[in-house]
Formats: sequence, C-alpha cells, structure tokens
Amino acid sequence: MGGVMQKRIVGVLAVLAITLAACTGTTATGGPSGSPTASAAKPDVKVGVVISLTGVGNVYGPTQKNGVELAAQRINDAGGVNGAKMVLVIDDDQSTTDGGVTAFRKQTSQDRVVAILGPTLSNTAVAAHPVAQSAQTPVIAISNTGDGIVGKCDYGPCDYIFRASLGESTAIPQTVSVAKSKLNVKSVVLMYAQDDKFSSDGFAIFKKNLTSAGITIKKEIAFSKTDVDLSGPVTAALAESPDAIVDSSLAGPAIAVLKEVNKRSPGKLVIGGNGFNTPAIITSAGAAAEGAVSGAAWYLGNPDPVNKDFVAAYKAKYNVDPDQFAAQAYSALYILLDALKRTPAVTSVLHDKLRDQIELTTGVKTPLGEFSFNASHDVNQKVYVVQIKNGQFTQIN
Ligand code: 1QQ
Repeated sequence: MGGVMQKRIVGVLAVLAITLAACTGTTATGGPSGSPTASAAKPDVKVGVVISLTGVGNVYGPTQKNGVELAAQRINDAGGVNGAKMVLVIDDDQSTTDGGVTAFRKQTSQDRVVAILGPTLSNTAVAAHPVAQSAQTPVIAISNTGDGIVGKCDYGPCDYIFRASLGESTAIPQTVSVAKSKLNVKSVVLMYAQDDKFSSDGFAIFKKNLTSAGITIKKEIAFSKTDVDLSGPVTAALAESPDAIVDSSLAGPAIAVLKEVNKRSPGKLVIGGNGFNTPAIITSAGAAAEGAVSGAAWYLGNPDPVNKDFVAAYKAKYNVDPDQFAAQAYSALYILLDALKRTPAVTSVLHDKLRDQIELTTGVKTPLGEFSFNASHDVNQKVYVVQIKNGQFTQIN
C-alpha cells in the first residue's frame, strides 16, 4: 500500500475513532493519569453475548451474564483492550432457535460486534452459529456441549466457530467410567428429552459409552424438554430395577426426574450430563438432588490461584458462589481478550485476523485451567466427575 494511501486511511480511522467515542457517549472511565483503566481516547470494542435469560435455559443464562460482566469489569479496570474499553452487547436468545438467530443477526449486522459468545443451548447454536459464520464473525461457544458444534458441522464450514465448553463426547466417557469403577453400576435405564439437541446427543453418547463399558441398558425412555410431570417415565424406569437411572436432559426435566426418583425409590443413583451442572438442581430438587452424578468442566474447589481469584471476585460482587456456566463465560472473555490484544487495528476489526489470533490461543490462564484450542477449535481440558454431597458438588474422580 502506498504511503499517501496509508496516511489517508490512518486519518479516516482517527476521525472515525473520535466520532465513535462521541456517539457511544463514552465517558472517561476515570483513573488518575498513569492508571491502567481503559480510556475514552480509543473507540469501544463491542463484544456480543447471546444467552438464555428466559425459556428452558434460564437457569444457565443468568450466571453466564454474571461471569461475563465480572470479566468485562476486571478487564476494563486493567486497561481494556490495549487501552480501549470493552463493551458488552448482551441479548436474550429466549432459549429458542428463532431467538438465537434474531440476536445473532442483530449483533453481526447492526451492533457490528467483534465476536459473539453464545448462545446458551446447543439446540439454538446449530441455528444461530451459521449466521455468524456467514458474517465471518468469530464465535466462542461458552456452554454448547452437543455434537457438531465445532470441527465438522452439519450446516457446512464452521471455521469462525470456537468452543470453550467441554463437549459431552469428552465428559460422558469419564462419567461412565467412574460410574462403573467407583459406583459399581452394572445396569441402567436411559432417559432423555428427545426434542433438545444437547439431550438427544447426550443420550447417543451415553448409549455408546455404557454399551462399550459393558453396562446393561435395561430400557430407553424418551420424553419432551417441556414435560413437567415425569411420574410416568420415572415409574416405568424404576420398574426395571436398574442400579442407576441415567437422565440426559436440561435442568427443568432433570429436577422433575430427581424428585420423582426420590419419592419412589430414595437413594437410587441418578447420573446426568451437563444439564445437571447448575446449583439450581440443588436449590430446586433439595434432598432429592443428593447423590446425583455428572461430568463437569470446572470445579469450585479447584485450588489453582486463577480459579481462587475468580471465585473470590465473583463472591465479592454477587454474594454467591459462581457455577460452571459463570466460569466458562468469564474464561471465554479472557480468551477473546488475549486474541484481541494480538489483533492489529482492533477497533475496526478485520474479523479474519481476529479469527486467526483466536486459533493461535495458547496457555491463557483461566479458571478452567491454562486454555488452548485444539485443531478442531475445541477444548483440551480436564473433566471433573462430580457428585452432589451435602448440597455441594464434590469431585469424585
Ligand atoms: C447444551 C448444554 C446445556 C445443558 C447447558 C447450557 O450443555 O445445550 O449444550
């Protein structure tokens, strides 16, 4: 590029930066001179967040919001993105495919965010991610654990999509192995919500891994993610006298299953997937949640200093312990920050450059551990098999 052209572009960008700062009403974020606080001199860096604040995923979205807002606050207090303020654009996907698609369209075409974290559910992700893919806007999936979210995607190329959430195809084999070796499970009944992608993918993954572990599946029972009365399916499951009931569903049906099992066969082991990894299971099912087992991406008691610092900051801000969903959302924003800092001309983001930098992520320190993506844009991390004991998720692997 010629020198004159380059100067003109720099000039235009400078004017644009000043205009943008004025339009967005960016106020001085303060800090005495010399403090690292993000300043108003550079245009804001807008990051999209699309999460389930209403609908069947509404137990997961609110803590994701807390996690991402805590991260943004701490990032800006520490100087933002190379001095530019990071601003979140948060939209509710309503736990539906339409809600997710609408939010992704708005954020890519209207808000023109640099990247999007979300949506909450795998079921929504397979409809919404293609919107970002065609707009060449990078996505970091913060809670999608079904199949085909990254790597090989049914809708075609998905090279702008990354995942910072532990897939069920990695978590479930560990859960099944612990169920067999430590909990002595020899037979199960496999229940699942057939109209939710996460739940039906989890069913298939459980089936494959239970079978290869030599655990007998006495019966398979399908239900709907919107079912509130699961007395019939649970009665049918218990009639088979399995060692354990495996339930692949979101929290709503999982709570109903736990309550029904506890009513009819107290102490019967219930094993679930990522849908179980919310404290809402414990608060809503109460004593009926005791003993429930699942595979998780994060553990509250992990003594790693980065995790301890996150837990303390979250508790100080919200007066409650974080959960896995908060930890993943918080971590993803730091992973994005790391890539943004390495991307030239971040304020006028060239999305392909940002995508390339996300791909190069290595060893970012997060509450999930030191984070890197594998060649399929997926996570490479530890699995915690947890069991609810005395109202707390307790690591058992
Ligand atoms: C998914 C999930 C849900 C259980 C939680 C957000 O993991 O839909 O993929």
